Amino acid sequence: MSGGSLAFSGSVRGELRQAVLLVTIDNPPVNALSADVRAGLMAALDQVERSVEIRAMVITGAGKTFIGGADIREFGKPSVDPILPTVIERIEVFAKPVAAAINGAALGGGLELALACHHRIAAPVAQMGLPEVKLGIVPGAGGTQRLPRLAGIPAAIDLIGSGRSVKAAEASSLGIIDAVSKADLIETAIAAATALAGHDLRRTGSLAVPSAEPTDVEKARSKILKKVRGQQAPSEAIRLVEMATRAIAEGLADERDTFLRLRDSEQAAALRHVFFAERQASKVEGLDGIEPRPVETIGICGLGLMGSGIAVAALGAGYRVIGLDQTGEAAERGRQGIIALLERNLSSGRLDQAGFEAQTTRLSVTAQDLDLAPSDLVIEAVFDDLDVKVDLFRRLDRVLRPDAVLATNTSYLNPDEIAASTLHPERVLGLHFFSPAHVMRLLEVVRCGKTAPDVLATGLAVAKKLRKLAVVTGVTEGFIGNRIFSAYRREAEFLLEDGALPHEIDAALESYGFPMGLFAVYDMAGLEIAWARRKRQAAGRNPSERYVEIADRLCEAGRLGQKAGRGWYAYNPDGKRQLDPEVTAFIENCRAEKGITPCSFTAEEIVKRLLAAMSYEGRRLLDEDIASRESDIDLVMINGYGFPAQKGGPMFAAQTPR
Ligand code: T1G
Repeated sequence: MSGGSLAFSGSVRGELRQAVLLVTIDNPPVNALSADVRAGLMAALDQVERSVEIRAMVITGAGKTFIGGADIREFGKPSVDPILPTVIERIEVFAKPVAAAINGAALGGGLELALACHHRIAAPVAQMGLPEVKLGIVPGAGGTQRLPRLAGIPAAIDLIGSGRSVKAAEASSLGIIDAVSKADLIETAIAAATALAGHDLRRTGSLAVPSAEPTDVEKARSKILKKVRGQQAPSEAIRLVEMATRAIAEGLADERDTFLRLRDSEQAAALRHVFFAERQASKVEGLDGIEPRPVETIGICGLGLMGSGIAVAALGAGYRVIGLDQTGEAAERGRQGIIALLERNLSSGRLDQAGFEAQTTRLSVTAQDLDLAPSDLVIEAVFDDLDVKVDLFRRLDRVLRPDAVLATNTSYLNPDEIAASTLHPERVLGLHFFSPAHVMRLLEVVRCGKTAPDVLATGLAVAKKLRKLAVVTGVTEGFIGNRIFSAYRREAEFLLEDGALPHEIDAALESYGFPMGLFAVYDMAGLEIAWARRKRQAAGRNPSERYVEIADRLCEAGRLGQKAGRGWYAYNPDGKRQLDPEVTAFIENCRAEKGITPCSFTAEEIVKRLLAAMSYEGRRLLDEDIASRESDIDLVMINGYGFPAQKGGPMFAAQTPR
């Protein structure tokens, strides 16, 4: 074979370059390590082993990804030989040099394969990581044993325990790769592999694990464990990394057993559901072939907490931002608030100085509507009152181009009514951000009654550029998230009346995996907003429907939440939550007034009732065509309301036998 290209399998081809076999994995869309890829790699290794003329091998990926990991779609199916550890271990012990030319994302098994190579060179844009814990598993092909041998135990705990990726420069500084190649990656890798031929090869598995200060290990471990409430995989991954000092064969065997056990767990099934759900959410019916309108400049009306968060997200995504507020002073205050958030990103290292300057340059603020004229999209985040928003949209009609998109960030108002106030309702949609808007990934994209398809496509395109998790919802009070949250909160209040207490319900939710219980969240957000809404709805309330007055009684007594020093709980001066017998008295009085004899509930019974309320409301949203699919509902509750991802969301959990 000389110069020609050789097909080792359907998705693995080879090309002889001087005396090096360049092996390219071409398995769109992410070069996942499918059975065909694994077979192709083994055939390529056979070829190199047999050939006298071939002195080394380089592995790279076609397209923008090196290798996106094992093929997640194969999980749950019978494994097909050769399994990935077999391929990886053969590379590590191979007699001739094997170099990895990391052209793009090297994730999971993709990085594990690279770690077993004898040399690793990455392009500057390449990201590397072992994100398995995000799928409820641990690396299953040597990552927990080889990464600490290259990067040390603390760094390996950080990367494997969090699942985060690092860019090539950081990977190089950690010792994960040998070099970053700014020039021609493939040529550089071929030269490096050639230079290694005939020499002793550095076999990662044979390296000693660098010693680490116990305090550094403990610091890395506790940083991970305090964030992963209720998840099994991170602690297992950390255990395997910390024990990497034992013989590698023992470590690999333990890792494989742990991987297989976790891969078949409920948490892994739930997290795989979430992984694919996130990719499904962006597939919206009726938008095939619809081009979004170009957006370069975003106007933001209302520069309060929400508006300034949206501005920071937009600036970070590269947009020009024109902020509008009611007066020059308010606009300037808004600008200062945005700059303060950017400075926080700068000081935390999320932003470098050049980025900070570029973003501040792209920001301008004003109190004049006319200054919004260049906007391609305007997002309003003004006070959530219909008259205020209608007046604003009427003013914007007069200054914006007819093709500019108008988005309302309203949480509870009807966007159709806002759209009806403009000359071009087809250009109106909802973009419901979650506060803080520059941090929370979730974005409900509201398809109004008259929203044009390309306007909806524009909202989704902007959401993707903002790196938001966009979920399309129809128009209903509270859209998907707040409607389900209201049902969940209503059921919790029924439980109070039936015999449970706030701290019992909160404890049950936290043991299920919520970061905070419902009543603690309620106190943190404040009781007055929901109270105001209940008072607005009182006249139209159906008298035959069950209604719980407890929350109203608390509000009437001034117990408006943490800010007021008391709500569902009492709060001591340093904000620590405490049970309050006065709240229990309120609850007992309400029960007595209705002649309810209180029952006691186990944590499982409490969770079961609350999950049933959420999934029932989710079913109603599907029946009303407000939500397009169950998995969208799961994503909203996980990313907007703290539902534990390792449980898959309320709709997934409802299908999982308890
Ligand atoms: N397996 C199967 N399909 C995958 C996949 C994977 N690993 N990764 C992505 N896809 C699909 C995805 O569902 C979508 O499909 C399409 O590819 C494009 O994905 C042994 C056991 C690589 C950074 O966790 O992070 O290795 O919707 O939209 O934005 O220890 O995909 O088009 O039908 O995300 O360009 C570990 C997961 C696996 C990486 C590319 N690896 N993937 O992002 O494309 S477990 C991961 C990603 C493992 C080992 C263990 C991203 C990406 P569809 P996309 P992207």
